[in-house]
Amino acid sequence: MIFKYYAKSLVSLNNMYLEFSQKLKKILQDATNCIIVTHKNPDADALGSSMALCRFLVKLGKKTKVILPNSPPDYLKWMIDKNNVISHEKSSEKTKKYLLKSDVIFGLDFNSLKRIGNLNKEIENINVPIIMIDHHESPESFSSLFLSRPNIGSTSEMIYNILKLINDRLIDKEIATYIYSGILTDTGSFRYPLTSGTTHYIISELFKKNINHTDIHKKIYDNFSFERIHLLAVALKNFKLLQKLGVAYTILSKENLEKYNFKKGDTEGFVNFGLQIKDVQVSVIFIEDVYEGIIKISFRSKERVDVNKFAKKYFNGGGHKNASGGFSNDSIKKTEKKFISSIEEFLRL
Ligand SMILES: [Mn+2]
Repeated sequence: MIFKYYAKSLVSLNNMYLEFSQKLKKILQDATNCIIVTHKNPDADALGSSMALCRFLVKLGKKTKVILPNSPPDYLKWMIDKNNVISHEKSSEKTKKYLLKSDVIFGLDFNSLKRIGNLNKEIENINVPIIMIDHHESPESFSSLFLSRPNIGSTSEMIYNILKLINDRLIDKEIATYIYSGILTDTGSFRYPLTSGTTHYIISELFKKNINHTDIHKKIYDNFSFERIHLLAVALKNFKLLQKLGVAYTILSKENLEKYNFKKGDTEGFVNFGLQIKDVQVSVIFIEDVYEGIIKISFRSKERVDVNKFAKKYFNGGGHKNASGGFSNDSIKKTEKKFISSIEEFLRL
């Protein structure tokens, strides 16, 4: 299927949602098969925005599949509708088949093709419009239609605004639940600076769809395995404090992870505990990733400290101003040393 609409467009004005939804509506008119892709190691915002859009498109009569670069962590599996979700890592043939049939590809909650791993190669060869909706800093330009808003707290919030403009009546309890989950987690339960009055207004609209916020919270946050609690204890115990800099960091070694039967997603949120220490502005966790043979790093900060810039400059990463990630190919010891000198240099600038 050939599309007439390929204009590059980075919509960034106040009317952005309206303009974007109108363009999207036009694209959807000619589309039968839709694909939604989100980033590797999907979090609740990636899954929430993708599953919400997927259910909405299915209700619009579109054949829709969500393709995940790899499987979600166990504690988020409840968000997956198995009939419409494919893991590229597990079934690459199926992925190829659906991509070949697709008329349009959505990319949600990422803005760099690096973030989808090998799936990138499959998509490169597909010549259909790519529509990106995302809230990370410094977007790469690779899509036909791009809604990039780094000043919004979650992709799920953006998706809600778009779906509402396309057809409010199609937003049901399930879609509202997906959206709520994404907003809840990406705003740190409504406490991060990008949480706005609009965010809360949207939540009040989601309540009108009868969401059960207590149940959602329980599924996301009260879902630790016993081993994960022990792993958290180790991470907390390993925290070190660079008092003069207002920096706290912790390390989980390969041995720590093995001892407590680490599974992907188990360390989600651990880094945030460092920010609970008085006067700490930056919290970091280093995780020795046995699967990928690297040290994975998560950065969190408060207010003006820009860990997106820091991750980019020193640790091959990026993300948001107050929450970003990166990695190191060095040993734990070397990485720690490099971190201590680089964060000092960075904060003194
Ligand atoms: Mn997000």
